[in-house]
Amino acid sequence: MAFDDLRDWIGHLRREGELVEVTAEVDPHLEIAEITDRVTKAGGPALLFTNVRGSRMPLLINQFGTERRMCMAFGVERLDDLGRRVSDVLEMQPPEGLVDKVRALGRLKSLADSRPKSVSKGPCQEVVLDPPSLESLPVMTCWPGDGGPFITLPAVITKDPRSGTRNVGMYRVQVFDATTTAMHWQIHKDAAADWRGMGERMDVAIVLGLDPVTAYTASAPLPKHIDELMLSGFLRGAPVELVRCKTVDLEVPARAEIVIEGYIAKGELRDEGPFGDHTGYYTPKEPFPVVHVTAVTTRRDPIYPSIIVGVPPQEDAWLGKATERLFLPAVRMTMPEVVDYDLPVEGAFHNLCIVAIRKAYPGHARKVMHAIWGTGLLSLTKGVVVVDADVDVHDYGQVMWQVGANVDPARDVVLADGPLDHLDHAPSRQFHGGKLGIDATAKGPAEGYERGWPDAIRMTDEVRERVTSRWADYGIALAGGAGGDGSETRKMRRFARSGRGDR
Ligand SMILES: Cc1cc2nc3c(=O)[nH]c(=O)nc-3n(C[C@H](O)[C@H](O)[C@H](O)COP(=O)(O)O)c2cc1C
Ligand SMILES: [Mn+2]
Repeated sequence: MAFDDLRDWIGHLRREGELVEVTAEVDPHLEIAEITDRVTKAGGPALLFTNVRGSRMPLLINQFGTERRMCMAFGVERLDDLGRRVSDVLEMQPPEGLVDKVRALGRLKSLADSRPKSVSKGPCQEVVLDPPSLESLPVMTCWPGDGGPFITLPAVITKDPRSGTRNVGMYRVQVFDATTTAMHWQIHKDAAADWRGMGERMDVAIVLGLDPVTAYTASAPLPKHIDELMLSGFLRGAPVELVRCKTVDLEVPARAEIVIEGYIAKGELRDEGPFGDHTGYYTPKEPFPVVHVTAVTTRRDPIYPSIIVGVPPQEDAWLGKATERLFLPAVRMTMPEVVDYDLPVEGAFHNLCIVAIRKAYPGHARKVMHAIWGTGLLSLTKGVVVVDADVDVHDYGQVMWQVGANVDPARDVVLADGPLDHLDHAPSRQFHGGKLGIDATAKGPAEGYERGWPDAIRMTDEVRERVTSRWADYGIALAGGAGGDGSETRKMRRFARSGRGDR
């Protein structure tokens, strides 16, 4: 059921009532960003702007802007189903009976079918711009303090100069002029490592307008040696088809809308930014590699995809949540005590991780904090809150309750230090600073707590069942039935958060 390409996906969005086509003329300089910010924050539809000033290409934005669309992109009911698909493969045991063997074969086949497939021709090269130029693209300037227009939803393809393995990353691209851009791969990212090891010249392909799963996988934090296109093939259930580039030694998805080919010359850097970033702040100017464009190829009548980031929540919240759900089984491979985790959108994903564990021994919460600080891009996490297994990590009210009630700051707070996200402006020196761990689990005698940890209050099952079954007898009407839908509790929290409480 995978979508073949961006057009297939747009057609689906349209049929599902998830797309609005805007025919009024709009300015890619700030105006589209302001419209999109309002629509995303209101949970509104994907937008296809067909009349962007200065360009003939339609611009698609907010395709991932709601949980429903993110699920539709993957063809799942809930984002948790993504994790299930991964854990099916990760947790494969040697099959025993015939049924098991057949099932295992199915899974192996799905893995074998994940590898991208080379084809000789692709629509992404229907048009070759002569001379190569970025001028026809409706590249947005998102925020008033931005250093210029930025391509914000690319899949950047590079190769490891030593192993030859492909990498696909979503790294924004500032357009300097018709044939020159920056390449904003941050210091901890895979392509930045490829770049540090490059020879005199490094080939780059900036691919725009992909089926939604492949577009997502460019943002997936896979271990460096794993090709993101393989993950896409696995999730799509069909391989990504690739064609050779015209001027660089790379392959690109054949059904992409736009491909920008180019190279980076050794040692050439130029100030990139400022850029209104997903932290909600501007990241300042900083030197990044320069890309010299050698070819621009497109489909006939190409569609340009875009996204804005800014003060959270924004569209990228759902890309992040997809990653959180997809990678839970991988996290549990090395930390089996983890029941669930949550990376709050307002924490820009790297600022806070709430994790629930099945605690089994003294110091266990601290073990998990250090494990998170030692795992892939999660290692950039600034704050880790550890709670017990029965706490719902996605319910921030519950988490706050546990942190307030269970933490003795003199005993349960860990201050460490380590690498921090490239974009984190809080540390006095970029890239390195403090880490905060909060152990909000229950403590026992083995951890020196001798007072007898109290039980949390809970009604007996017997009374709960009796009240549920007799609810109609009481004549109390609650939205959501006997259990209520918790709307008043939610309202109270929202009220408190909006800062309008009594002061
Ligand atoms: C909308 C969006 C924009 C992003 N922009 C950048 C960026 O400019 N630079 C960067 O290093 N990472 C950026 N990221 C995060 C990376 O795509 C992500 O860390 C991914 O894992 C990088 O690929 P890699 O693991 O192969 O390096 C962005 C993510 C999203 C969703
Ligand atoms: Mn990678």
